[in-house]
Amino acid sequence: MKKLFLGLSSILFLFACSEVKPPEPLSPVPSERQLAWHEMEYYMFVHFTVNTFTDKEWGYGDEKESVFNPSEPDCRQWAKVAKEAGMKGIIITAKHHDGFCLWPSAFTEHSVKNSPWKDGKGDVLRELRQACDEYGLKMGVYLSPWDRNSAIYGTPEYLLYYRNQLSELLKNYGDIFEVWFDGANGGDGYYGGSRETRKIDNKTYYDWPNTHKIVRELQPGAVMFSDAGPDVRWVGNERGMGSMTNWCLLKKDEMYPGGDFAKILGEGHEDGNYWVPAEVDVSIRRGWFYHQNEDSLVRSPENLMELYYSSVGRNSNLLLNVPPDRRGLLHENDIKSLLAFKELREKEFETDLAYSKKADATNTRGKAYTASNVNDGNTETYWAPNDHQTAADLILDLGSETEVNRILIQEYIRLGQRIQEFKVSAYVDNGWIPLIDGTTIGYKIIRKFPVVKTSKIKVTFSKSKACPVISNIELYRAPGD
Ligand code: FUL
Repeated sequence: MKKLFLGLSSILFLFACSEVKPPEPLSPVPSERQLAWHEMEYYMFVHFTVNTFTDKEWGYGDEKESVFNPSEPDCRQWAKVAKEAGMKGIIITAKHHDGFCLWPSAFTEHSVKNSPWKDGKGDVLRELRQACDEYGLKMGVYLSPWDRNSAIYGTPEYLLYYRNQLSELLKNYGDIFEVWFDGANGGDGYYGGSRETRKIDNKTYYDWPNTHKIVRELQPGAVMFSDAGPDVRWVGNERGMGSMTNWCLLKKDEMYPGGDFAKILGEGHEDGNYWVPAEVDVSIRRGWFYHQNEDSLVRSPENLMELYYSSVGRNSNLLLNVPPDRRGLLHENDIKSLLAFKELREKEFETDLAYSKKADATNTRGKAYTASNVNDGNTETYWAPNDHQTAADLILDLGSETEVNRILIQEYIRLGQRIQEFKVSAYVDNGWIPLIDGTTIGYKIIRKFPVVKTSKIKVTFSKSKACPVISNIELYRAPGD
């Protein structure tokens, strides 16, 4: 009996040894809240305040509360459109630089409570919360640090005011997925009647670490956006352009909101010590707020598609601004474009030609990490070679000659961002022809190339910080050449 037991246990021991361990995470890695954020990919920005009624982009801070009077505001319409457009959430300007609050803040008179809208009983944040819940969307808030209305802006007391407002928002409106900290400070403003210029030192004035603590405490699931994170970074432009080389990594301790870092923010830092991925914020119109004279200047569905490639296709999330008009509704032209863009996207990515096709790799670390994990429709499984193998090829055999012109690749970012260089080629006339060269991948990249008729696609991971860990590859034949 004893012998049998010893025999069994040694078999079990041998079995355990033969099980290959997953690759070690390559630090820094994303937090759970960041992972959830990556999967949001595409969501709506809503710029709405007194500016909508004064036709401005930056209110001075002296706007009368009475100007805020939307004739038929309907947050349900915003949410319905966002949902139908394939967006996963809405971030609203709860307070823009002019200081007017879209919710009845207890800390200022400059809010909806002194506007004629609903006789001062309205609360845009509450209505948006209900609408987001009804349509299964997440909600985020933009609370401008610069406040051109506040008499105390620029003094230490203002920080208390700002934090009180932030706490109000984070306590009373359910789960918030993202808190947006803007970096702008243009100097002059109303400031309670002083009408003067107040510049602050962006590096020290706001004491950000203590504000961040409030968010972590009240909304542990929320990511915080700013030029320098801490969780999500600005991409460095408002044109919708993600960077082709885009590290989710940043040396954020060297940076602060409102600093002069635009050039760095696109690419991030290859050797960054924090996970701080990029978000592309861009408007469907020229301005962030609604202006009637821009009704004919709404981005076309084709233009939005290009934005999608230069944002989601470049390892960034797309925060697309769609400003409500003076009725408090999204304009018909914007809706038309958004929904047509959704249709274009569906056609562009209609059938994944790689799904469940034969996949092989020049190196695989073991059965659990097989090449076919990249096209099994499950982004939780991944292919990985042995630890020392920082270059390897992965070949997708399409079975027969197939037209292809798009590729989507994802790293399994729970284990860090690794790829530094890759190439894609197609098997044509008994040889491999190059299709694209690339640098970083990260959460996701989507790349275009001219239509090629081929039976095999090869992805060469030529340079990687550690062994590649690839969770997903998709191939498409999008309409057109
Ligand atoms: C900028 C602001 O100054 C703009 O008004 C807008 O809100 C944009 C998203 O961020 O910094």
